[in-house]
Amino acid sequence: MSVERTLTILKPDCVKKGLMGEVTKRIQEAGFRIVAMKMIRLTPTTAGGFYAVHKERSFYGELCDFMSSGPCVPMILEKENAVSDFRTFIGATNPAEAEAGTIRADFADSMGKNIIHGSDSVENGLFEANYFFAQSDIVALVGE
Ligand code: 3AN
Repeated sequence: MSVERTLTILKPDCVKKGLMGEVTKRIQEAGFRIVAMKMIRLTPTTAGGFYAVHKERSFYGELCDFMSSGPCVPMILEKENAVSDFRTFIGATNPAEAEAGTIRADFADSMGKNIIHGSDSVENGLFEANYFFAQSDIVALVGE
């Protein structure tokens, strides 16, 4: 297994519910190293660019409205097998189907308001990391 990077976002519902600390603590305890992090407020347009792959989906407008409804916290995480391990750690998109003990099972309300994002491939993770961060924002290099 190789060291990978994945992009997460603590979504606006996570921030509004006061769960940033708890979720960040769990991320670190699970062995993910935070190598970049900031708090931002997306606009419907910047949220739309991030989720462009879902442009044709029925929930796209709702998703862009929700993601721009308040501050969120994108982070780049580094770990061996980070992409797949993080998807397991956060649980299924639908919290009703998420495994017990995962972030979404514990904290998410619905498919739309599901607390946290995780990249679904190394390639998409790179696009997503570049969407939010410059190289100079990243504090460590893979393999360092
Ligand atoms: P995941 O984030 O688990 O990879 P995707 O990529 O299928 O899920 O969907 C991206 C985001 O779109 C989800 N995190 C969720 O917020 C939203 N979403 C997915 N399906 C629905 C749906 N049926 N209704 C509302 N929002 C949805």
